[in-house]
Amino acid sequence: MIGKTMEKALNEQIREELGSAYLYLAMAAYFHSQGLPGMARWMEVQVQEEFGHALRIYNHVVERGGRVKLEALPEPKFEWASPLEAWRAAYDHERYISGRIHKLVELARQERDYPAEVMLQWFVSEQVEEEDQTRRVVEMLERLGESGRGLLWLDKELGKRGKEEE
Ligand code: OFO
Repeated sequence: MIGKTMEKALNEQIREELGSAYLYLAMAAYFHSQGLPGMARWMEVQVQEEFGHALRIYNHVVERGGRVKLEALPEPKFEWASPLEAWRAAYDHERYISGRIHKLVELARQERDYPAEVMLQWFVSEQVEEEDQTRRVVEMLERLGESGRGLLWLDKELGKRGKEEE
């Protein structure tokens, strides 16, 4: 059975993961508005991943006899100054999420909640990938500049995400 402190912290993280999905859906809509369907597609695939993250924690709480309590999500931003700014915000968001995951691991250790600690290890590794993916796009955009062919090429590349499985 899961303890109340860990149950509360994991419920908060379910909200954060759903909040990530909500933020990236807002970014997808922004990229569509900028005529960048590939970046929008990348973000739409990411929305599914984030929902999957929320479900992983949800399933853990349920399997441990805890009670899931869904919390209100903050309204995501609507506009960004440029595609580069949106990607920078995505990278910053992933770093923020990594920080939260690391705090949850510390809490699991304090509480001697070994099942939660094992479940959270998956997220520790996943966050390395999440940060890496968004950082690489930021670096590419910084190198390419935001106008012209480079941007269109990158948009096309990013639009391939998830197409392999279709
Ligand atoms: Fe983007 O990793 Fe979950 O929130």
